[in-house]
Amino acid sequence: MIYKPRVVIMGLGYIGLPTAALIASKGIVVRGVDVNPDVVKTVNEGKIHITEPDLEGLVKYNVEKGYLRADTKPTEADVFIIAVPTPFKERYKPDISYVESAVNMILPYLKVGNLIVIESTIPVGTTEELAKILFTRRDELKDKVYIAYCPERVLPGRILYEIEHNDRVIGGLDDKSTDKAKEFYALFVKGRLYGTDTKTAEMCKLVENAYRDVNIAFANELSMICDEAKINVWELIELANKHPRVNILSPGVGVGGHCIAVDPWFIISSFKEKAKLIEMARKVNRDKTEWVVNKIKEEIEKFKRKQKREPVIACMGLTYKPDIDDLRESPALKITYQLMQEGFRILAVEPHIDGLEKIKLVDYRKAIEKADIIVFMVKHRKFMDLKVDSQKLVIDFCGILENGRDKN
Ligand code: SAJ
Repeated sequence: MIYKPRVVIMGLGYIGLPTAALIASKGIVVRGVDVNPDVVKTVNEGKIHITEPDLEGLVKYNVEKGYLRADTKPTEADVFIIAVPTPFKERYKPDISYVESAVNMILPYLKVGNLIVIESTIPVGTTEELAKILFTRRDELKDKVYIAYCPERVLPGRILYEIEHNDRVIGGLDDKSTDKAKEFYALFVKGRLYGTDTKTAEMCKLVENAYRDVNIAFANELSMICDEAKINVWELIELANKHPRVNILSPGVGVGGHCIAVDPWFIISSFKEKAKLIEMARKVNRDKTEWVVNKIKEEIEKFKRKQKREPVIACMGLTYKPDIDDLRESPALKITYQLMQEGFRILAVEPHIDGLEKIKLVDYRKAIEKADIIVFMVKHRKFMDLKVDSQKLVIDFCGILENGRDKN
């Protein structure tokens, strides 16, 4: 018999909606649940409220075929996936209230034999705690439902491809749960499925992003050291990376997005005494953004002393990383906004976005023409071949000018 479970996905955000659409595309009936009625309405019209390549077409197709439907309430199903956000509370403490509330919402619909999977990023030990709550409220389900933690690990901009092709780590509350969750994920994941326990799977997600944060912090720290030492950090990294066991990442204006700057705090807040390096990396990456602001201001002052007038500054790129239209926790946006607030004459450039509420956007070619100081903050492909007047001051925080470097 072909295994075709009915699926409920709690949360129709950056992870829940693409996951729902992908599962539905395998001919599985999916109900996506979101507390926001506007999101539910949008999805039921075959549209999307987030930006992600190819997602709208997939949602539209599956809504039309009747495989995907959104609602504000769950329904009975065989599999429940929880993919709601976990933001911070005060002092960078993870706020798992959305996950708790999703568990509470599905409680009345659970039946013997159901599989419940949490995909949201959560502190170590949370799956076990939530299972306890679940079994306290529905004690007849004890040992009769399957519970697992399976973290998402997809890259914004490549979400649909990565949901299907990345390997997955699946931590079950017990071996039966791990096996059941593996059987389910095998329906739509082509990558390998690795079984473990819940705590290891929870830590695995946090560690992946903390690892990247620490490595980016290393590159950012190097860039500040090199600035003082008058060494081209890009050339330095390229040469150091010729070593077979060295792979330094790229410095930038700081770390943005909703994951890498957030997840390390889930480790720090649970293991305050031990997570020294992870905490320091967070600080270095945050300090880098401030350092960039100060660098730009230094150059403005130099210009003013020399030219006896206020310069026009082009801030090139506002998104949190190259070639996407995602502004979440973007350091480039923060820098630009801060400079504007302080009264500097800023031309804000972001070719991937049509318009912004608080910031007027300028075409990137016009900005290059009009500005006295050009600040590259995001390494968009569109900026790579721009011809900049050699009289103008260019500050390159993302290595765009290094593009033509001889790679031999
Ligand atoms: N960045 C640098 N230098 C680099 C690489 C990145 O400064 O060499 C900056 C980017 O500009 C950006 C930030 O880091 O501001 C994060 O970008 P990213 O591309 O590294 O990662 P995200 O946040 O888009 O997605 C990450 C991914 N995690 C890892 O690569 C370990 C993704 O696989 C996760 O699923 C995602 O977080 C998540 O949802 O947790």
